[in-house]
Amino acid sequence: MKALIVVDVQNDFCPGGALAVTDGDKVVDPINELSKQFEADGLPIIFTRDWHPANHLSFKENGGIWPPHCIAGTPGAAFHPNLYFPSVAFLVSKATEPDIEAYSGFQGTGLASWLRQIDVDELVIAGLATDYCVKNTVIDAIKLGFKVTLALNAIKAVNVNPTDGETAINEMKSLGVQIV
Ligand code: VGL
Ligand code: ZN
Repeated sequence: MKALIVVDVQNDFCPGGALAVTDGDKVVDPINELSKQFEADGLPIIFTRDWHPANHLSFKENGGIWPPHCIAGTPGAAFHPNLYFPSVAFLVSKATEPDIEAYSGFQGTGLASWLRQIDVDELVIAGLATDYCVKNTVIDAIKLGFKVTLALNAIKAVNVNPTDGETAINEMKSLGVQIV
C-alpha cells in the first residue's frame, strides 16, 4: 500500500518565519491536492513536524547553525494555516530531544515499523525543506526498503548554498527515488 508523507509545512519555514524557505508557502496548494487524492483513495497521510525544545542543539545559541525555529507549542511551529488536513491524518513530531538533531521523519520516531505494520511499502514524499528534512526523510525511507517517489512540484529548498536544493535532488535520484 502507498502512503503520503508531508514534511514540516510549518510557519517558521514559510515566508515571515524564523527559518524562512524562499517560496516555502508555495508547496501548500500542490500538497493539498495530493492529500485530497490520497484521502479519496483511502490511503494514509502522515504529517511530520519539526518540534524542538527551546534549548535544542541545532540553534546558534547552543552551538548549531540555525536560528531558533519550530519551538514546540509556539505559533512558528504550527502548520501553515492553509494546509489541508484530511479527516484522518497521522502526526509525527521529530527532533524533540535537546541533544539530538533529527532531520529525518524516521529518526527516533518509530515511523518505519508503524508503516510496515499497516502494510505500507510505497511512499510519496513532499514538503520542506528539500535539502534537509525532505532529503533525509527520503534517504532513510530508501535505506529502510520503501519505494519512494518525490513530488517535485511540492518541495522547496533552504539553499544555505544556492545549489543545495539541486544537489539534494541529484543525490536522491542517485539513490533511486522516483520523480513525479
Ligand atoms: C529543517 C533546518 C532545520 C527542515 C529543520 O525541516 O528541513 N531544516 N530544521
Ligand atoms: Zn529544525
